Amino acid sequence: MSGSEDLGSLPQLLADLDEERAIVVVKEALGAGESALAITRAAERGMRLVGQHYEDGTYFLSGLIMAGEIFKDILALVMPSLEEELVGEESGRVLVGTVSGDIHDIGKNILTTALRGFGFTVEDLGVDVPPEVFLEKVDSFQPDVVGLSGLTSASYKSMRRTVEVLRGSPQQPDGLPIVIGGATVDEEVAAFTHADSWTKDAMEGIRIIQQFVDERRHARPLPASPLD
Ligand code: B12
Repeated sequence: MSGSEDLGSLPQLLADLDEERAIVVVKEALGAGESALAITRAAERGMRLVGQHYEDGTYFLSGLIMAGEIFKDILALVMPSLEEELVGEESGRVLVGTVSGDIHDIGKNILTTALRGFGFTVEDLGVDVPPEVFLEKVDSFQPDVVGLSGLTSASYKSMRRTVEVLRGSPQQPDGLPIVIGGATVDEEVAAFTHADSWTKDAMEGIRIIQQFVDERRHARPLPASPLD
């Protein structure tokens, strides 16, 4: 993109909370035919930088709030193209939500949009969702996979509790896979929560979920024929 800033500058613009220029870069990138997914990923990198500034004390809560608003404005611009880019014919039912005590929802919303784009049927329970509400929905919605989102260390306990409640319930179909996701989760968090899998990336999450759906559908016996 000659005479204008390219996508490479987007993470830093977000880190600087420079909404005006960030929006210009996104509009130019979309105009130049850049992939909406690439723009979203660049913005995600910016959010990580904002998080680092918050950790090292350069930014305060207001910085996180502003970054969240800028990211939402960017998402509003890229969403139509993102929905077009993510087209598939997968099938499977996925229940998602941000766990109790956590209100971060930007990443969960991206996951939900991407899953729907690929053809999954998704029930999104929103944020700050207690384990019992996940359980109720598992019963009524009958998902193939449950996805728990959480970004704060406090949410790890909620994830663990949610996994315990879902696993301990007679309503829960055998071996319902539970995947956790969010910027701060890792192998250790996955082990602590007893989740079946984890990721920090929506696209990888979709691959993981697809694999679980395939395994479950293969493992499930075919319904009996009415002639038997
Ligand atoms: C924006 C932001 C906020 C906004 C959130 C706005 C919103 N509507 O979501 C606001 C201002 C509200 C906020 C509040 C707080 N925040 Co905050 N926040 C952030 C920030 C800067 C960006 C998060 C984000 O949206 N990233 C962009 C999205 C796209 O990325 P993502 O969430 O990781 O999602 C991607 C993947 O992880 C994946 N994914 C996400 N969920 C799932 C689920 C499944 C199942 C799958 C498969 C995939 C998946 O898909 C997404 C796309 O790839 C992060 C920094 C960071 N490193 O992320 C801090 C951060 C998460 N916040 C932090 C903190 C401490 C807080 C507060 C406690 C601050 C305070 N003192 O009040 C509160 C918590 C409030 C609460 N009870 O939840 C810390 C958490 C540290 C920790 N380990 O506990 C972070 C890491 C900042 C830091 N480095 O210190 N925050």
